[in-house]
Amino acid sequence: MIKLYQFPLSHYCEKARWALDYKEIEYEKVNIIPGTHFKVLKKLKATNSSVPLIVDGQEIIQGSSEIITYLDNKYPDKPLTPEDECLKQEALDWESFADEEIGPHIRRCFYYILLKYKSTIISYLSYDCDWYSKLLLNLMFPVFKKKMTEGMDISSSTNEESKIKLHDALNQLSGYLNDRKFLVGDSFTRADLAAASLIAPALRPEKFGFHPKKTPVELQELADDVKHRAPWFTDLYGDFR
Ligand SMILES: N[C@@H](CCC(=O)N[C@@H](CS)C(=O)NCC(=O)O)C(=O)O
Repeated sequence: MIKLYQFPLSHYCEKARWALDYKEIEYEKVNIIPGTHFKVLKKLKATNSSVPLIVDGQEIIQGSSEIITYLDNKYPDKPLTPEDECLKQEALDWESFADEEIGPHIRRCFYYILLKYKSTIISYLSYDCDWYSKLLLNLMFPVFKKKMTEGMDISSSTNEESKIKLHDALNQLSGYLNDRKFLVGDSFTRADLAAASLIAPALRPEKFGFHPKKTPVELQELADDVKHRAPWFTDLYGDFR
């Protein structure tokens, strides 16, 4: 059975997870926490330290887009990539747009807030992970916070820059989707899946399956702002997730 190595709260992992669920492919989740992931991925001889990564028999595929392409090739039922070459390119372009213009910026805004709340971030990141994950994150917290801050280049000025980029990207998407149901052609594709996945952990809708007891007010404000700028999200996630 396919194994999906992931951080449960990661938006790029949500892309891979949704693709597997949508295509009704059986898989097993291997939930890891940031910090311990380096060792796990090194053991798998992954090319870099990022998740999602899937292991399917002898094949190891890393990266959310690469995973969707692989799944569509190997398991062609319920395709997420259009067959028509023009539509396929359009879908790949929208997916790259979401990966580059939404993904890093919403993540930076999200962690800019969450890193201020030690017990909340620890409970979020250890959600559905091994029982000792909370303990480890508590012990590692000072190093972990420094690495996350440096790795994502988090500061109040980069947070402001990312907020603007995120607004621009969401406005562009929503402007295009205006009276359309899908980004490409007239069916659900990897383009829609990418755009919705990348904002899902911030919004945490019912089907995202993670409903923390506590949400810092600033984080709720970020969610409300994103939701307001992405009116297409609720129906798309509700209908296809
Ligand atoms: N382009 C990659 C980006 C994946 C990515 O940024 N993953 C983050 C989690 S959201 C990660 O694994 N960070 C830890 C690291 O890179 O060491 C994809 O689409 O899968």
